[in-house]
Amino acid sequence: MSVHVTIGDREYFRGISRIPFEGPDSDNVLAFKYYDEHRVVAGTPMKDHFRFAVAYWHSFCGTGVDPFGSPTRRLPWSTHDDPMTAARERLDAAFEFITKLGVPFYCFHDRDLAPEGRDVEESEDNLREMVERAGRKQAASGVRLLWGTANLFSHPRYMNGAATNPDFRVVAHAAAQVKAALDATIELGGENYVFWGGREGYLSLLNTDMKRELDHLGTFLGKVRDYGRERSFEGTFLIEPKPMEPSKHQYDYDVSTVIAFLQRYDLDRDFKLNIENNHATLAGHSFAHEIRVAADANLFGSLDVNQGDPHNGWDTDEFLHNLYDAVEIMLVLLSVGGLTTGGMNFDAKLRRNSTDLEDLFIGHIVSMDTLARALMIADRILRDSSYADLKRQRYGSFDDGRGAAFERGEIGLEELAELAAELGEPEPISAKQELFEGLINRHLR
Ligand code: XLS
Ligand code: NI
Ligand code: NI
Repeated sequence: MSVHVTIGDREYFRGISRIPFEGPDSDNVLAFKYYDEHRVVAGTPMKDHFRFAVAYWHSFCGTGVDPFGSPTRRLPWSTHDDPMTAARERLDAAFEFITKLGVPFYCFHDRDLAPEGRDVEESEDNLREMVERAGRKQAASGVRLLWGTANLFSHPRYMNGAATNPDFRVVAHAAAQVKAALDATIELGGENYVFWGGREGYLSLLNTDMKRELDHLGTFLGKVRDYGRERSFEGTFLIEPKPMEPSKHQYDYDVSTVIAFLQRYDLDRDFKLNIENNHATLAGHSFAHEIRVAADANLFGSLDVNQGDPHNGWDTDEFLHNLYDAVEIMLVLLSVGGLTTGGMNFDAKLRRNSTDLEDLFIGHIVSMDTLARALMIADRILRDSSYADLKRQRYGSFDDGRGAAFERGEIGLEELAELAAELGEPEPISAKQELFEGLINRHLR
């Protein structure tokens, strides 16, 4: 298959062409060792297992700035003083990168694509121009939009929240922004629309009416849903949980909290979950756990793929490189039926001291290879090992007889109590955790 690489007037990633697949023995850092997009695993080509997406913000807006220091990375596409000229160059760089990497999707915030203007009207004009350009880039390259979102956390007006702000005027501003970002997403054929509630939460409960703020959020999201459906947006609305940062407490704390919220405000037919690894671990869960919880509630939507550092407690957003975690994730994904309309968005940033342009390719390649390798390992574990059987056997006592009747809800508490007396003290049954752990390790090749 020939690959069409769309490059603007300038080539930003010079010396790098379409990243090839070279196999596990290659030592070319700019080649895939495991991710072979056409290779079929468990009946599906790798490309469709992952539906990888590049995150516009970290990849093309991130300069390495942190609370302790100024930028460490000079972005050759962000040198212009005029913000719209810089935005046009950034778009060229983004599509050059995405097509050279060879992933099918990208994701953006409105403000990544186009700068905020002096007022609502100018902001919307800026966005419209960039959406038109992005549409042309998509058509020429075949790259698609996995999701769009609105940045409702950077501007100072959102310091007390956006949809949950105690000032109604700010809520209205947030609505204007979401409306324009949703229009942009629809225009570009986005398959999902995301809400990550960065400042939808509080810094202190002393000054916060939590009930009222949550009611406002529920109403707000309902109105967005109504607007989107009227405009024939058929994609999925996604909420991305995170327990904290930048708020002390974020309302969309974790998957379970969001599920309860969606059900309470009658949003669970249109909204699903966008789950991020580092957010899961910040909430004290594993990524695999969160995916499981969402899938079991039929609310699993999409993934933000990254990882935290196990030794510190903030959102470091590293490129996922932990093979063991990746295997657990792929085991869950394979057993819940995969991503369907979701994808894997690399919500990951280079370290502040990774300053070469090629590092952006290396970060993505390492993650894609980690996940591709994990997919093959997980597939082998599910196909060729006793893993699935061992897990199923633990629940064998519910497969027939009184156990099965209990599962069907046919046995009352009194009958259960009688059965306990009849059955006598149960012999302990080993959970075999170490055996399971060893079984996974044996397949890590
Ligand atoms: C930040 C979030 C953010 C969302 C999109 O922690 O992960 O990047 O994915 O607003
Ligand atoms: Ni994050
Ligand atoms: Ni994210």
